[in-house]
Amino acid sequence: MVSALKNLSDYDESNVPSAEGLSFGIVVSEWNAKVTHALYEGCYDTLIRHGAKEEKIHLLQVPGSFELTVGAKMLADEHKVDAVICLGCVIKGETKHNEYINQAVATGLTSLSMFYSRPFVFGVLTPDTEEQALDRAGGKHGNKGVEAAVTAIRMANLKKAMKGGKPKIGF
Ligand code: DLZ
Repeated sequence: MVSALKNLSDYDESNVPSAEGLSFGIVVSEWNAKVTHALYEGCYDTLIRHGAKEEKIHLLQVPGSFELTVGAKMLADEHKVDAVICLGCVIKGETKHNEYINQAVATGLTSLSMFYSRPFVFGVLTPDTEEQALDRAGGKHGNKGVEAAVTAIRMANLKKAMKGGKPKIGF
């Protein structure tokens, strides 16, 4: 398995376009807060490191991952951000609740992306255990919050480039 071999959050910073001038929304689920707060740290730091300004990053906390979709819409409506990043962690339990929540969020964020023609990034961990989650929230498999931020920056730049009529291959 690839993730057993490498930290997937390692990336070439020089290949990421600038986040300067862009605005972002970050929606964070409070369920499994130890994990989601670590995802948030990784996400926020990455946006700042690539040039985003503190005042252009809007944070919203929601009770659970199921609420990420509506939280994302609220941010998009209120702040007209260039990209929204949704961070959550749904741990598999004895019942199928995880499947319903994950499916609803994935479908909801896809719908929002289509409706707004803007990126709504799926930064939701779907592990079997808390240990697997922590491995991906600053542990041995990196931090998926970092990856979600990079995706948001890339997609927001893609949209900007298309508006300017200058799409290009590569980053
Ligand atoms: C109810 C619930 C359960 C059992 N597990 C999780 C979880 O692992 N991660 C998560 O983000 N949220 C969980 N929730 C809460 C739901 O996402 C949602 O907040 C409630 O069902 C209320 O709509």
